[in-house]
Amino acid sequence: MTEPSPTEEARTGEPAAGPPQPPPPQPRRIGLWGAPTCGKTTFLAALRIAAEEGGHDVRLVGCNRASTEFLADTTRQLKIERRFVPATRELPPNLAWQLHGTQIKKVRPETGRLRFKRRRPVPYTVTLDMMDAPGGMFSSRPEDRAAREPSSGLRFSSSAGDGESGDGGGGDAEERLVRHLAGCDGLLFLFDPTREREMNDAYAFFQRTVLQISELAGTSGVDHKLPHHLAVCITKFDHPEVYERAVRLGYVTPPASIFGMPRVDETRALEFFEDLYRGTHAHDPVNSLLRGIRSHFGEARTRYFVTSAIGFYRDPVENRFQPEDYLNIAEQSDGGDGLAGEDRFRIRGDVAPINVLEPVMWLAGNVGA
Ligand SMILES: Nc1nc2c(ncn2[C@@H]2O[C@H](COP(=O)(O)OP(=O)(O)OP(=O)(O)O)[C@@H](O)[C@H]2O)c(=O)[nH]1
Ligand SMILES: [Mg+2]
Repeated sequence: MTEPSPTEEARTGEPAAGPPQPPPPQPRRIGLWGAPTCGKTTFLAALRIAAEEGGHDVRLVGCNRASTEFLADTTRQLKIERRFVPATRELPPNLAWQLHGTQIKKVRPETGRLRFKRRRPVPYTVTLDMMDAPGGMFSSRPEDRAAREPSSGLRFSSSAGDGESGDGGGGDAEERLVRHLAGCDGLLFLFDPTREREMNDAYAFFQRTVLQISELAGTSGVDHKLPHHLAVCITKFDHPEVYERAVRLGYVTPPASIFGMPRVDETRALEFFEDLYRGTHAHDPVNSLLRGIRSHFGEARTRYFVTSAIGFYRDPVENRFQPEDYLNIAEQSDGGDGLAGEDRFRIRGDVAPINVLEPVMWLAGNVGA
């Protein structure tokens, strides 16, 4: 449809259209990547809680039925039922979400004599197009990559506009996943130090996928690296193994943040990541994972975050973090039956995500973070 011309305005009495509006922002595609059980789905599930309760004043909402249901279901599980989400078994349709916020910006007033820039609140919307794959799909071992497209279940069309919904994408699940990651603006790579101590396999889950992405993505144009921004997220900071090491090595900043939750400052997150890796890889003193990251991703486009999806336990009376009672996970008694997977642990208190929204906001273009 064309804009009405001045003559049309005179004829119809409708006001003339204002100056041409900028096109709606393109969805920011964000890829999620990491070994099984490293915390990918829980991270996604905690995003909405972080948006509503983390002091950011942003709204995270779904753009279609399936994406809304994901937010509603996972919030119920994590926040109300205090259960962990089940392991991801197959590649679901893309999640299309919108992040609405208001940012203080310097803008020039449209009218008035003094047209110098003033600081004003300006609303913004970032559309996120994400995919929550089962960790096994990133494995370099063919037998682990058993996941396929969903054979049944929800059908929907992705308003993120890439046609990559679970039912109509065509091709197999792995191709769909790799195409998505290669086309992303930003990637979240999740590194779980607790898994690494047991399995030593983060590099194995990194190395094949980075080659697959490279096959399709080309280079950044400003250097010879991949074009993506990369947020390396060290997960499960609330776990005693991770938290106590951070305290012991002096990485934890005084708890000045919301509810007095401890944090590792972003400026020291890379150093902490190196420490954690060194602690579990006596056989790999060169840190193959860090070398791999540096070899493929530009340094200025890579950041490290120390994150926890569930956060630390808060004393209900004080409503604050208490260093002598911080564990937010309780092991369930199995009654002799042997609980497995996500039912083995319950979340003890409120979910208070740490550094979950921040990497997403950074990848989405540094708006309002
Ligand atoms: N302590 C702690 N444990 C967590 C956290 N997030 C996840 N977990 C634990 O890790 C398990 C796996 O988390 P998921 O989010 O399902 O991991 P995933 O990467 O999606 O796993 P796949 O779907 O199998 O690839 C959960 O059942 C929890 O036991 C966290 O923030 N802190
Ligand atoms: Mg999962």
